[in-house]
Amino acid sequence: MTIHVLGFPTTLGLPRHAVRHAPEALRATGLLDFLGQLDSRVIDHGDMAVPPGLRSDPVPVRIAKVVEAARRQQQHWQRVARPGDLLFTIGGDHSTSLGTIMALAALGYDFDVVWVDAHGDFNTVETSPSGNPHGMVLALATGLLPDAMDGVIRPDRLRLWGIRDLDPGERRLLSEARVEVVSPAEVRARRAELLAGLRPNVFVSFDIDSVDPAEAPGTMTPVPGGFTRDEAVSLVADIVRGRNLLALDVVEFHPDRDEGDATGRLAHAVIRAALEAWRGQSPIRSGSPCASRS
Ligand code: DIR
Ligand code: MN
Ligand code: MN
Ligand code: MN
Repeated sequence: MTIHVLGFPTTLGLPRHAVRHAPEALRATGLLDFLGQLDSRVIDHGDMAVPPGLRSDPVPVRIAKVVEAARRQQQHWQRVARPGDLLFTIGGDHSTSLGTIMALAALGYDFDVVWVDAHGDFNTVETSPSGNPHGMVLALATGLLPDAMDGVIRPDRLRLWGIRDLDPGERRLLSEARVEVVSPAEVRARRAELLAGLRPNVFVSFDIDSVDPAEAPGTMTPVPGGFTRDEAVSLVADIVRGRNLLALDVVEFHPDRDEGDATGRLAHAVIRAALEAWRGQSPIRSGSPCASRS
């Protein structure tokens, strides 16, 4: 069981240069030292080469570039991933997570995506107020933008937790697709039930803006009313404990907007919680999501 670490400093989903420095900033919190203390093999794949996002590109071109980068990440994961491995990506804006969804689907896993976020990221070209593809990732993954790509995951596999800022059109699309959309208050109230509803295989995609801006200022689209830092850490640990964590992403960290290193340390704590809960689990197998545990 190997932990694969990949930096994916993409700004194709939200063109803002500072995010290109997010992987190096998070590595500088001592991530690799911590990973080295776990009882697992760690392979650091470095950072993927990704072209910068350009606001001047027409929206369909911006989306096509996101999909192209995601395919390269998918191919990378398919080359290196063995059953039982953990694919850990440091983003990047949230378009970071598309390639991993594509890879896990192509590898034959049946898995839930736990999308911990203030936002739904379920916009299409028509419903997006911004044209930023980072707000379209799950619409892409479920096939709602057929000109860009075929769907690779069913909407009932999506678990959107922490959500408190939806655009009107994406709200309608999410409800039509019957996606699980849960606010921080509902996560607090229904936590055990929500956790019990998860499939054994999970991909946790953690958007920094899921946490309240008071404790996670280092992001570009802050929304009040988020999880506390402690809630986020314990929630991620509870998601992973007793399940097969196939992949973990931490995205939307804007180091230049951090206050001191509060957000960097928060991200480090979330990653640590996930990986400490992950270690020691029995290997997972493609096509057997209920594999017995020793
Ligand atoms: C907004 C912002 N819903 C959009 N999305 C963000 O532009 O589509 N996602 N910030 O994380
Ligand atoms: Mn720079
Ligand atoms: Mn997001
Ligand atoms: Mn967000």
